[in-house]
Amino acid sequence: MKKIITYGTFDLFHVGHVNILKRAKELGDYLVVGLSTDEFNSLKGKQSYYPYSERKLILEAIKYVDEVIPEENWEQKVDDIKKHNIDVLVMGDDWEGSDRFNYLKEYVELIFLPITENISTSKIKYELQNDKNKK
Ligand code: C2G
Repeated sequence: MKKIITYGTFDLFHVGHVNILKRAKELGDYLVVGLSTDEFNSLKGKQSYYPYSERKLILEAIKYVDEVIPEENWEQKVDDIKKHNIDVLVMGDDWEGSDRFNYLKEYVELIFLPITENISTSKIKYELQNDKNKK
C-alpha cells in the first residue's frame, strides 16, 4: 500500500484544498493529512477562522482523506514518515525549495504540485472584509 502524506492548515476549506488532496490521493492508496493545530498555527503566524476540531471534521468528510493527524511543530515530519510508513510527501509548489521540506528528501519522495490559482484562505478573508467595508 502506497502511503501519501500532506500538511496544512486547511482553513475556510476551498477548491485549492480539494485539488491538492485529490491529486495527492491519486499518487497512492492512502492519504494522511497532517493538520496544523491552533497552537502550531500561531507559531506559523496564522490565526485560522475555524478551530482545529472543526477543520479536522471537515477534512475527515473529504473522500480523498484516509486519516488526519495533528501537525504540532515543524520538526515532526521525519517521525510521521517513519511512524506511518509514508512513501510520498506531497505539497503545493508554493513550498518547493523551502528549507522546511528540502531535508526530507533523505526520508521520503517529495512531490510539489502546482497550486490552484486565484484562491486562498487569506484572499477569501480579505475580500469578505472589503465587501463588509463597502456596505
Ligand atoms: N494549496 C493549493 N492551492 C491553493 C492554496 C493552497 O494547492 N490555492 C495547497 C498548499 O500548497 C498546501 C495545502 O494546500 O499544500 C494547504 O495549504 P494551507 O492550508 O495554506 O497550508 P500551509 O499554511 O501552506 O501549511 O508544514 C506545512 C504547513 O503546515 C503548510
